[in-house]
Amino acid sequence: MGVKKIQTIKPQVNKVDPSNPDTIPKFVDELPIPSVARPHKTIKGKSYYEITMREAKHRFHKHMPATTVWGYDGLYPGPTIKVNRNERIYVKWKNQLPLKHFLPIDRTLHGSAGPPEVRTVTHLHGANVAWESDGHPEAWFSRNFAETGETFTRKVYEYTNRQNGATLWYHDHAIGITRLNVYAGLAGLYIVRDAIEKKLKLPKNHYDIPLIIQDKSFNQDGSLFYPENTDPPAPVNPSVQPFFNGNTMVVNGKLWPRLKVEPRKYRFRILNASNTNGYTLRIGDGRTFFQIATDGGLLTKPVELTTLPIEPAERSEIIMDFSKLKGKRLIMQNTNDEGNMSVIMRFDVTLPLKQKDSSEIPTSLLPDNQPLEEKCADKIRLLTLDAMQDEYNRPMMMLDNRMWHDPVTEKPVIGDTEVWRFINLMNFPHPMHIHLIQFKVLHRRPFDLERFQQDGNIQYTGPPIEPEPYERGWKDTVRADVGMVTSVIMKFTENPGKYVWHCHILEHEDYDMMRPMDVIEED
Ligand SMILES: [Cu+2]
Repeated sequence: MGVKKIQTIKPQVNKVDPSNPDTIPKFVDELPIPSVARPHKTIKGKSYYEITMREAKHRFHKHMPATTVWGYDGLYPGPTIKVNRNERIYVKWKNQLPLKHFLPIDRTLHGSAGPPEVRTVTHLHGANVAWESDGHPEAWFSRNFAETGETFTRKVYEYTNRQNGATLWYHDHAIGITRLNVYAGLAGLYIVRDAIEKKLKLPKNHYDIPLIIQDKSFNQDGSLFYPENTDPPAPVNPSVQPFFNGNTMVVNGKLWPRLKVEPRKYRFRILNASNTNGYTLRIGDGRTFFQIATDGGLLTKPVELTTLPIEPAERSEIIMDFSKLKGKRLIMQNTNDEGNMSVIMRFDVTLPLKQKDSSEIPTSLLPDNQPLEEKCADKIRLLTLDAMQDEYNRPMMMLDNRMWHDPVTEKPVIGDTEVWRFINLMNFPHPMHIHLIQFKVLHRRPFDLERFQQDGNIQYTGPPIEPEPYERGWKDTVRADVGMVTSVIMKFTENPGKYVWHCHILEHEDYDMMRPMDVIEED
């Protein structure tokens, strides 16, 4: 007769090993919302902030030990700065970090030989800002400003915020070690609001939520892992990587968090702050959402989407309507990857509706009153994205076959409209970022790569392809696709000075995919 064997399964003590993502349970931490920075004082009616970079302990996951990070005000992500359009503010970025870096510095890279070993400079990504406050890579400073780089001119940065309401972000930009400083935690959001946006009935306050997505890897003891060398190893150690792929997904500083939401509309400000990885976002089984903004602010009208690609440094704002999804759990996925990296976070529609949702998805957002036409360009620049091998047989990527330290070749004139054509000669897309301005993507056009490599002539192999629906607004970062010439158009209106343009894969930017850009005034 069937004697039932009673299985006594010992409840498995799920030992979390931070170095093994399979052992880390998902959706156990609530999504944190980064705190809002408060001004230290006002000077003649203008807000003055002091934000100090510090080493701190941060808990990425409930079941993991605390991790050493570097954070603005010791916070990871840094505090969100919120301003109004045209509101002038001052920020003194201070460095009180240790004198030794906790991540591996490759001293063969431009400007990273040191001393000092730990250099920082804060760039406000997407901002229309005077160059002295832009966070030029050579304007670095060490702890307590003891030493400074050659383009350092001021301790207190001034932001005029003369631009559309938008989700910008600030992050470290120190020459040669940007990838390490950002990976250590030096990144935060900067939100500009304007009157046009305020008039729209978009979800606001608790229903306006930032999602800062990054990938990380950890050692067994819970410390951040960043590879010291390539695989197989390069002859120099430590050595820069051609890319970094983490094995966990972090949103607002937590691993695979969950967010309890009400059955109503939410606005999500999404930033991909990863070193290398691009993602394609999808919610639930491919739920519809509406994109309302790109890097530089609102679109002319909302775009209905079910998937949304987002490259490093790109921002995208969406409205997701949970009103008919009461009780549901929806996973935000990354369809570019499989396994752990295909999961980002979860929305649990479990909160009761506090009050009637009076927010709207407007039919129109921002009027396009500054159309830029290719035929009106004052200057067209052809700029290649290339790769070669360095003396240690490592790949080194470059822009226009030049290195960072080569003389300036991009010198746009104030008042001019320029078209830049990024000619990608590599087999990998690169998110190209230009400081100071917001541009529009004109088109991508396939070309004959072999022919170009033979004689340097662009032979197009097809008609121009319109920008994707999700990139038809103001942008400061664009995916330069494989086999394509990607064209963007922009107008230089103010702020002459020393800026840069670069690939926003941080491992590329550091070696050596970054170039100076001098914005000049006509004599
Ligand atoms: Cu790149």
